[in-house]
Amino acid sequence: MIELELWLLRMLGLAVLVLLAGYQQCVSATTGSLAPPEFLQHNGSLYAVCKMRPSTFLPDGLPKVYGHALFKQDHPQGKLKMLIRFSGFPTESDPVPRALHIHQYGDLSRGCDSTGGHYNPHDVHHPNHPGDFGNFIPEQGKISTMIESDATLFGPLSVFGRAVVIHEQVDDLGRGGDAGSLLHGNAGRRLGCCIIGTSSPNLWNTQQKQLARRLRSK
Ligand SMILES: [Cu+2]
Ligand SMILES: [Zn+2]
Repeated sequence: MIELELWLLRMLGLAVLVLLAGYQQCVSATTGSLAPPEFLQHNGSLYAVCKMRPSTFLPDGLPKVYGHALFKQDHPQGKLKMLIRFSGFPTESDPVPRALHIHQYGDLSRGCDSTGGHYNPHDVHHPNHPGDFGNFIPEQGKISTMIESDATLFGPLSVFGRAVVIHEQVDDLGRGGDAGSLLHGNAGRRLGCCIIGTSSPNLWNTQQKQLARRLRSK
């Protein structure tokens, strides 16, 4: 009799474990499998930072770009917001628009040249890559703006660990009429780059306030 009770108890315990495992799988199917643990720590948002530095071996006479790109995304299906603050461009009267992209590899072993081509998870032409941010015109040597992007921090297509690259020239946005145009927009040399890494909300929160203040005072 006691043996039967013990057996029943054991079976009950097993059933509870199976149920719990099923529940956990359910939860991770909706959020966990798409998100690193920070998702729960930061109210369901993910944050990222990329600290821009001039490419090593950058030829003399080319601008040395410093600054950062910050990222925030509120949920896996939400738009990625990106706060850009770069400096070091020449303060010319007719500034050159500069192309900005996400490149495939977070490999800076040969400066920005080892970051590969454009991050292209869907095998499509430029400028339809998720990290094709277009052109930015510096004002007084600086780019300071907030944009939205189709890139994501969540799931298998996450851009964590990939590179942001700022270019010497304008992106022709696929209208150049040659093979390079559909590959990379003929944006020229890579002035600076950085690797997208995980971040706390702190930088985003302070920088967003500063940007709002700058825009108000314009
Ligand atoms: Cu690029
Ligand atoms: Zn592209």
